Amino acid sequence: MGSNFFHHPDGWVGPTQWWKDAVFYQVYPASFKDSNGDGWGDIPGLISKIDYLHQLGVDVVWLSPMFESPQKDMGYDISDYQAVYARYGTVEDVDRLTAACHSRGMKLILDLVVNHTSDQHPWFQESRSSLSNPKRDWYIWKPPRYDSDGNRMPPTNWRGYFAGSTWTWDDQSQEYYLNLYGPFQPDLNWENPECRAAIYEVAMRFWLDRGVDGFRIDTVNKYSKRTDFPDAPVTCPDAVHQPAPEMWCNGPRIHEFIHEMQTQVLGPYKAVSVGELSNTPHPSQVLPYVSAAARELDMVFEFSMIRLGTGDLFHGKYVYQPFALSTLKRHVATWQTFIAGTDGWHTVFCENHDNGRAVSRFGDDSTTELWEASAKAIALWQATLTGTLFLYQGQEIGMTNMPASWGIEEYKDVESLGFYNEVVASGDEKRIAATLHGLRILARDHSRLPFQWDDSPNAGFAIEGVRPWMRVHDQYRELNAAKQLKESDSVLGFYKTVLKLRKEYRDLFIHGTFRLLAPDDESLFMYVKESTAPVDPLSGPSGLRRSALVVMNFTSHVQGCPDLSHELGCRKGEERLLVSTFKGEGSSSGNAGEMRPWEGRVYLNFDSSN
Ligand code: TEU
Repeated sequence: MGSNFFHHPDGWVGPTQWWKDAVFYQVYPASFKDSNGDGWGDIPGLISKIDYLHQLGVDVVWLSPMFESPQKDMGYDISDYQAVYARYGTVEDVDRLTAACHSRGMKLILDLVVNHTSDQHPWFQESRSSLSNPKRDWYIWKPPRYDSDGNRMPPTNWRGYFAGSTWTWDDQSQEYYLNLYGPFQPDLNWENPECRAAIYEVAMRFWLDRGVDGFRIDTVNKYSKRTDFPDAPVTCPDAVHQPAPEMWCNGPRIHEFIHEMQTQVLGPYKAVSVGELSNTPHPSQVLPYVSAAARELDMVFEFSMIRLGTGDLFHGKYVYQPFALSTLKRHVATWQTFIAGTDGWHTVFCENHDNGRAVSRFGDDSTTELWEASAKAIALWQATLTGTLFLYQGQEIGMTNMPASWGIEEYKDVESLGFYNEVVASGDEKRIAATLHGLRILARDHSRLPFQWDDSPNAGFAIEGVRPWMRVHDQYRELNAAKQLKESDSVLGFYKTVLKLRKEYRDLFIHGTFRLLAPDDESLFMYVKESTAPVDPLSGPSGLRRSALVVMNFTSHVQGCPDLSHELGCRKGEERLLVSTFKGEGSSSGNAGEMRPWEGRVYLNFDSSN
């Protein structure tokens, strides 16, 4: 486990598990800051913005893949784990980034993508060269099957994440290889101990030896596949390939593999680990990954909440499914409470590079007022939840999805285009229209638009006259970091406020227990957080645990809010307003009363910090 003291420059010494209190910030290198005018973000550009991150309150930078890659899946197809994609910089640039973080008391983690490599990786080139090559078994090869007419068929009927089969025919060696994602991403064979040892040495220790502090571990529950490779049940009768995540998620040896990674690599380096755990919706399945005693991972991303709105993860993923606030609240409650009484830990996040922007999906970006109010409500929501908080670049200034008016030509993502091309090929106009509608809300592309730094051409992401790899949002003149840095009551200013409060009241907001109120209310999102700190009689009415009431109007209309002072053990009007999304406002005579659209407030039962 990543256990060491975390000495924050502000004198705050974190607990032995420093990563529980730290604020992580995901940087998507292609879209953060271009320093050399080629239209792609790069590491020197990121280094030039480290103080911006530090002043925001970021403790750890998570850098999405910057390794050598053909970039067919934006770097999640790695052809050399020990080299940096030239447009992003060099290994020495990563060293400089590590130093820039450490000199400010910050840390750096990288993205570990070891379920698969690029098909251009030398390991795969060797593996495919012949059936007898020593690395043949480092990937998953199977002979073809044939149908009754003698037509060659893949070994199973599994559908991949980017549409199509999970098997690709290799003429050179006359076999199929497995690729859960693109044909350019052949799956590594974790059953082979030599292959695992090489992954630990080449992809992990190389960077840990250079001072990197840990990893976000891609597809962390997919390394152990069903080794009998059965066909999946036919759940989509009109499709050739069938969804089959149960064939590779949480497989028979997955905990053995992750435990081995922890004991052989992460633990000895005291490296922090956060795993991407998709398709694992039951807490009983998740706890084994994050129980400290299990010595597997420090924490994981669980996707039930962030997946809201998507259809089934395969064929219908981009056919938008509206959802009720009560559904979102139930997911939050499940994952806020599943570690109670355990030695597990969790994460808090609502954006990443694989999803649409939170303010467009869970807030309301239809007018400036509603955009600002809902972006702040989302900030308050995230900052008051238990677990390690992860922010995604641009979330802190309320960046939104690309305009609905933009055409499919602005979507660059292999997954978006895989699904779009599949429905176009079907000729089903209704599905084409539904998929376009869904992409406009859910596509991974929305989070990959260039960061909006200021109102100069290209939003300050790249110098004037350069064509960024993705189009800059039309709204950048009004929505950018520079503008918000000047306004204390901006979305950015509010994030800074609530990140400070999150740490000041860490016993409540980071470590506190969570109790959802009014689960069926489809307008208000309300919960109580109770301190886990030992009750200190000097800190308030003796015996009374410090607790906070979070009340948020998650609609675009005025809503009444009942008196909830009793939920804090207070008499009506006794509760103390800690923060409101409407600067300096919000009732100080109790929480009851009208709440503006997207207004959020936090009340305490008492406050010992002033
Ligand atoms: O995503 C893994 C994963 O679970 C995917 O199904 C992902 O959730 C889905 O594509 C979201 O739309 C990781 C990376 O986050 C993703 O960017 C990569 O494309 C994928 O692995 C392959 O490396």
